[in-house]
Amino acid sequence: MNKKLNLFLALTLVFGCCASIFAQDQVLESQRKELKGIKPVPGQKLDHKGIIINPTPQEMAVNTAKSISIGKGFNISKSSVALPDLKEEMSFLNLPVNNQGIALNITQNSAKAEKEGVKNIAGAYKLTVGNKGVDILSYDSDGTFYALQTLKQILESPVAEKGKIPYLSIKDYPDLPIRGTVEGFYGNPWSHETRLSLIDFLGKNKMNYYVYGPKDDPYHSSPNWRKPYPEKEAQAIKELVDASNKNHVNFVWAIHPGQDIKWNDEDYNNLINKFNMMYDLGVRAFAIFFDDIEGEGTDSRKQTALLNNLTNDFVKAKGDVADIMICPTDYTELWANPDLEKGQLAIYGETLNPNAEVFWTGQFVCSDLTPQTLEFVDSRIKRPALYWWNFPVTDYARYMLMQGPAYGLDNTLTADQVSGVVSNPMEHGEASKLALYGVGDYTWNVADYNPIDNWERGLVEIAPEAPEAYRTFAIHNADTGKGYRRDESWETPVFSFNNYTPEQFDALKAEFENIVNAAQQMQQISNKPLLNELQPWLTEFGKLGERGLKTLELIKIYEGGDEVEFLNAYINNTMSPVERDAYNAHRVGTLRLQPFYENVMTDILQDYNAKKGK
Ligand code: LTM
Repeated sequence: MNKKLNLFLALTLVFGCCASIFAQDQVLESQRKELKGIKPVPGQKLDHKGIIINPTPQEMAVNTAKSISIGKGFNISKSSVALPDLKEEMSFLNLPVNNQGIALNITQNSAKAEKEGVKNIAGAYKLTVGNKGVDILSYDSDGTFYALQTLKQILESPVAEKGKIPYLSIKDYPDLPIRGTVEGFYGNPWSHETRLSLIDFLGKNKMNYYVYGPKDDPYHSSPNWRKPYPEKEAQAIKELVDASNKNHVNFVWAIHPGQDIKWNDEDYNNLINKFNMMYDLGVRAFAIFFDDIEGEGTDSRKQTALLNNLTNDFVKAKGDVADIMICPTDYTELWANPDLEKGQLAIYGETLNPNAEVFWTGQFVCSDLTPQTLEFVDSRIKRPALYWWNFPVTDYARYMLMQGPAYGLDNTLTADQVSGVVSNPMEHGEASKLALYGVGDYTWNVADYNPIDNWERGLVEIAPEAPEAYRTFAIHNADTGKGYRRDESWETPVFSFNNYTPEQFDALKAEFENIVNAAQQMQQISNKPLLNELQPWLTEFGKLGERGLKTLELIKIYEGGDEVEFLNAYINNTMSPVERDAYNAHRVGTLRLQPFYENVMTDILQDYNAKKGK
């Protein structure tokens, strides 16, 4: 990347992410006050009566008065799906097959499904549990897979603890056709193991897209996009494609050639060659990213001509490749040329293959998904945009973790406005699952999406051994401190050293104690890759808890009036340069708790000095 581009990127990343908050509230006054302009998280925790299904089904009726025993597994002999395939899928999902078990009858037939009220879209299904066992009627193979994922989640729900599940009926389908993630961040690309784990997670939560485009994979971007992957990496991609197929996830391999592409035959052939190499590894879906580039590569008509030509010469020639997706250079309102003739988006609308999905990040680079921004883009590109949600990505604040609820997603949208949402995650894949749990829920059932409830369920799903500790950690690790601001510590009021009630004092003390304990309890979680990702922040979290407790003690000592004791306690609670460096590398509690510490330390000393006449 050249220096100019670096500067451009730095500016766009910073201002692109910050602009929303500045536009709403001018400038954040300072860390010293309660921050304004951070939207509170909507929703509330619900009682799911022991049945936890993510994403939330469209329609579900439960008859708790009646139940069926599921102890022996499932007899699938009367299913319409070819038995070897079904057995393989059952085994993949760890659903026991047993001829002595209860009947599991699967009918996979779009015409029949439609007749019985199943929505006629890919992935739709109906699942019934009754006295004759379990019946699944699915629209297609995705519908069967999703129905089985739902059945699995019911079996893993608290309601099934005694080996029985209640009679119930579920009618379900996805609202948005494209649901998943785009590994599209700067920084350390995910490891192979992380990717495999994430692909399973997508399948489990009925997400169907994994767009592969890590900015720091050299074979994805300039100049090495022209070269083949070395043997080991090629093998890894093959495995990702296989894992995606098993999970009914479309693996989309993206190329990012725009920074040095030459609009000539040589580079066109380089692209075709690279696509062919990826095809040979099993890839059947492709994307071209023209984001974050400058120069010749930004030419709108050349970009659309390239995609159209590749559609004719590669996609159509192969016959089993999906329409190519594209990320424009003008991917946000922040710098998209709005001109209805000369603007890039309008040129896309006029000249791009109408079936090509077009990525869009919204009003800013990192921003909420709103009907207004979709109106802006859709009217120009002449199709529903595909939302590239820059959440929970932290490549513009790598010292942060985003563990708060996935919110800022409009509940009224339909597939006519947005074809889907792919979330750009953190370089910490395991820690990104919490946000993806929300993205899966939202994209499947837009109207019912409830960010708080989803987050509460996600915490239990992801850290079942220590959900309360994970909750304590997550609630205080949600804001970025800059860029896309997120609410944090919303249950923990803080105060100044000379203005609080005993109740407030006790509550804050209890929370700092929780924090110290949570940092330790998190060590018990069985997902070690997640623990490894969180560890540096957990260390800082424990220290923040200790620091908070000492700060509260300091307030009491100051009130007691013993000067020597106060000054000793003050020095003892002052962060050393080494401690500051460690904190700055892995920041926690940045919205309320660390500012509480900073403010008390500054204000109490000022007060002391003022009283001493200094
Ligand atoms: O958002 C897009 C389309 N491109 C880049 C991403 O690669 C990056 O991860 C995000 C967040 O910093 N911003 C971008 O501009």
